[in-house]
Amino acid sequence: MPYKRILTIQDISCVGQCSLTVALPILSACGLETAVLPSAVLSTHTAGFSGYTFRDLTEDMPKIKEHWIKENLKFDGIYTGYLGSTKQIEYVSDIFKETGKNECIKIVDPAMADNGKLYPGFDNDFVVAMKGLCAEADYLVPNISEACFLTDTEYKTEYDKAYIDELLSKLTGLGAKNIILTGVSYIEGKTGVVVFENGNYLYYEHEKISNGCHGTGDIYASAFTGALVRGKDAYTSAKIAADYVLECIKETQSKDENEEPHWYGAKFEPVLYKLIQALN
Ligand code: PXL
Repeated sequence: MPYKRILTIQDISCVGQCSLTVALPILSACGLETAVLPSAVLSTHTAGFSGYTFRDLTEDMPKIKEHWIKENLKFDGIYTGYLGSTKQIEYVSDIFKETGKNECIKIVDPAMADNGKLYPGFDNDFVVAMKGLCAEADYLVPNISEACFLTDTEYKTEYDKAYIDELLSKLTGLGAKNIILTGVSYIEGKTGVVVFENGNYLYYEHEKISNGCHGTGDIYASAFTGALVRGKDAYTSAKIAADYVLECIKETQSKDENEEPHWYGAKFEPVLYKLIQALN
C-alpha cells in the first residue's frame, strides 16, 4: 500500500470528541500520514456546552500555506470539516489548488448544521460560500440538514426517495462531483447512506440504534476519508464508515451503572481496532 499524506482542515475543540481530536486518530488508524491546519481553537464544541472560548485562526491560514509551498509540501488528500469563518472557505479553495498533488482527492464535509439548524455562529453568508466550495470537492459528505441549507430545500424528518433524489440532483447542480449523503432513513429502525458516484446511486442501509449522538458526523467523514484515501472505492469506504459509526454508538450506549451519561461525544477509541480490521 503506498504511503499517503493527508491534510485535514478543521477546528480543535479541546474537549468534546469532535473535529481534529476525532479525525487524527481515525486517519492514522487508516495508515495515513496526517497534517493539520486548525481552523479555530475552542475550549469545547458548541453543541451543549455554554461559555466556550473561540480563537479564530483565519489570519494564519495563508501564511501557513505559503510556508508549505516554499517547502514543496503537497498532499495526496485534503479533507475539510468545521471551518471558523466565511473567509476561510476562500483560503481552503486556494489550499486545494496550490498544495494538492496532481491526483489529490478533496473531501468536503460541509460541517455547519444538524437537525435542520445551523450550528451557533454560522449564517447565510457562510452557507453561500460553502455552496461555492461544493464545486471543488471530489467527494461532498453532507448530512440531510446540510444538504438542505446548500440547496435551499425545506428540511424534513420524514421523506421519500423523490425528496432524496431532488437533494442529490440539486447538489450536483452546485458542481459536487460525488456525494455521500448520510443519515438517510426511509423506514423506522433503519438508516443509511446514499453514495452518488459518477452518476450511479447506491444505498447502504443498516440498523438505526440512536436518534443522534454528537460527533458521529465527524467520525463518519474521517473514517470515510481514511478508507478512500487509503485506496478503497467510495461505496466500500461509505460502508466501512457506517459500520464503524454503529460500533461507536453501541460502545457509547454500553456504560456501567456508576458512569455518568456520555452526552457530548461518541466513544470511538475502544472500537478503533474494528475499523482497522474492516480495512484489512
Ligand atoms: O461535530 C461538528 C463540530 C465541530 N466543531 C465544533 C462544533 C461542532 C458541532 O457542533 O461545535 C466546534
